[in-house]
Amino acid sequence: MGKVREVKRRRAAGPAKAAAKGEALTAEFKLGLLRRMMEIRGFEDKVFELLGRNILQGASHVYAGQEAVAVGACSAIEDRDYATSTHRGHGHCLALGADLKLMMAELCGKATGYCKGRGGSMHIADVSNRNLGATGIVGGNIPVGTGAALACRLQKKDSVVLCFFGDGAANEGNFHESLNMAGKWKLPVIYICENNLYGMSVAFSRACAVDSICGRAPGYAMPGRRVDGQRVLEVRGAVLEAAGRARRGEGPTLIEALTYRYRGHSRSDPRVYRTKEEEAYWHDRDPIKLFKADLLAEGSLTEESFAALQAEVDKAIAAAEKFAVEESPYPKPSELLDDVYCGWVETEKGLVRTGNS
Ligand SMILES: Cc1ncc(C[n+]2csc(CCOP(=O)(O)OP(=O)(O)O)c2C)c(N)n1
Ligand SMILES: [Mg+2]
Repeated sequence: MGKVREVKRRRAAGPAKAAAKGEALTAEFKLGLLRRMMEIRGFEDKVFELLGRNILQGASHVYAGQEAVAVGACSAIEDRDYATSTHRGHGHCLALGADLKLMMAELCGKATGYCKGRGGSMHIADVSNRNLGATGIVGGNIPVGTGAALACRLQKKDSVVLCFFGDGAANEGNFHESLNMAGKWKLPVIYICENNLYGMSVAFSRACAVDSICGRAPGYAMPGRRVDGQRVLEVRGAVLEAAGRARRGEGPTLIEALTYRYRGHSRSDPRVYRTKEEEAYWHDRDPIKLFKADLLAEGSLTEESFAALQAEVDKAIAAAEKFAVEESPYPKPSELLDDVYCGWVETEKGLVRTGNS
């Protein structure tokens, strides 16, 4: 029996969860959302650069362009809730409150990373921030999120589970089986499909028999709603509503957020399947640009305070890079099999980790 230790909750460095449903959002809260989107963008741009310099190895699927979905959705859940993520999951981890340094270290395969360098880009789990984990299997987290919602129900918890996935995953069997089960049992899960119009190089319109994913919701006895995934507060509003339903025992919701990934599917993708005009259209609808304009218009932000915020974010990203690339060691080969088997259990003291390595 291994040592049992209590998991310390890392307080989210992102937006404070101060604003409850119906309450007017404070300028501070909205600036927190903006900052988190900017941090994700800065992080992802740095990841892309490090991939190009071969400092970061392996596959990374960059989230740049989709920030409003992760930040809007995660700002609408509470400390007692959970989330499951995908192969394009860095934004979800950060929006849930992950630390930039530990994230970057994990991507670099360093011992100081969230999973001690074992998970890398596609398998980051951060249970202390309610992140049950990402997966490289497209659609693989949909049954996991559904199962977590079933666990919440059986444990009589007032928790909801956010389950992120892409448009490609919505054509997988896992999606249909899970939604059917969740609809039948009215599980407290919020399915968030990030429809970024492509699954690798295949356009959504060529892959999907219907023209909307949320349109499938009635077939599984749940409401479906399409939102503008470039608008952080619109995503937040839809998730708040879905979370309210789930907590009242009314069951799951399927949200389809229309969005766009700026980079190719992965580093080697030259994006020949889409036009410059299409890319320009979505860059015009950049989620950070749109929210910045809203905050400028309402007086919560000035060009000067935005520049100061950008400088702070740049500094934080540079510090994360330095920590991960220069200051952190690789795991020792003798520790290769450590943590291969481990578990997390809920006790009176909260989440604890069992088993040793
Ligand atoms: C079950 C499975 N099939 C295929 C793949 C290869 N694959 C990795 S990502 C991807 C595209 C997924 O598209 P989508 O769900 O829309 O997510 P996006 O990449 O657009 O964020 C595919 C086909 C995989 N990893 N797992
Ligand atoms: Mg997609």
